Amino acid sequence: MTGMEIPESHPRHESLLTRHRIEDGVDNGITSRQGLIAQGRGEAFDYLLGEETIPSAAAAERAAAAHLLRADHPVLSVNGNAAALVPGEIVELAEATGADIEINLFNRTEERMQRIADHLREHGADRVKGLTADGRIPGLDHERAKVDADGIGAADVVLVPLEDGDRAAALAEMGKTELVVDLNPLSRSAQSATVPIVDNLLRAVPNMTAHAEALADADPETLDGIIDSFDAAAALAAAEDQIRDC
Ligand code: PTJ
Repeated sequence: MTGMEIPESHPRHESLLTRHRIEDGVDNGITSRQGLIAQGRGEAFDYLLGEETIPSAAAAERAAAAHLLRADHPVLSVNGNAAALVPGEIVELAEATGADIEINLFNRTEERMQRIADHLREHGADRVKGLTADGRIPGLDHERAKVDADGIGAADVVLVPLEDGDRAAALAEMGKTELVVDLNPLSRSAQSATVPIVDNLLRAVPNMTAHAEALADADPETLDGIIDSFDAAAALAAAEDQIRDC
C-alpha cells in the first residue's frame, strides 16, 4: 500500500482508495501505466452513473451469472486493472460458477504475466491460465491474440473486464458469448457484448457472484429464461439515458 491514510469521512473516500489500488498495481508490476488512464476514464463514467449499480446493470449481472452457470467452459479473463482491483473477488466468482481464470494482457510481458499469476494465487486461485499461450484469436495482430488453447481458446462464455474493442469484436466473431464489464456504454466492447455490464468492476464482480450463488440450484429452464429475457440494447440505452440525464 502507499501508506496514505484517507479519512472515511472524505466525500471521495472510495474513489481515492480505488486510485491507490491501481497505483499500487503499477508500482508492483501488475497494472500497466495505461491502466491509470483507463481508470480515469472509468471514474468519469462512474461519476455520471451516480457511482451505483443502476437497475439495468443489476439485470445484466444476473444474466451474466446465468450465462456462466449454463456454460460448458466459462472463462474469466483478467487484465492488469482487474488484477489490481478485484483479485479475490474474481477467485470467488470463479468458485461460484466453475469458471477458469485466464490472464490476457494488451501490454503483455512475461514478467507482468507472472506477477499477476502470483498475485491471483495469493488471493486463493489454484489454477491460473494464460501463461502457455498456445492458442490465437484470429484477426488480432497484437498481444491480446495470445490465449491458452484449453482456456479462452476453448471457452464458450468469456467474461471480459475493461476490454479494448477489437478483441471483444474478435471473440464475438469466434462465436463466443461475451460478458463485458465497461462503464462506458458507448465503447465498442460494450456494444459488441452479448451481455454489456455498465457498472464498476468493483461492484459488478461481487454482484455476479451473489447472483450465481442465489441461482446455484436453479434448473436450466430458469437460467435460460433469465438469459433470454435480457435485452442488451435496452440495457445500453438505459445506461446512456442515465448518463445524459444526470
Ligand atoms: O492490463 P493490460 O495490459 O491488458 O491493459 C489494460 C488497459 C486497461 C490499459 C486496456 O484494456 C485499455 O487501454 O483499456 P481502455 O481502452 O482505456 O478502456 C478502458 C475502458 O474501461 C473504458 O471504457 C473505461 O470507461 C472502462 N473502465 C475503467 N475502469 C473501470 C472501467 N469499467 C468498469 N470498471 C472499472 N473500474
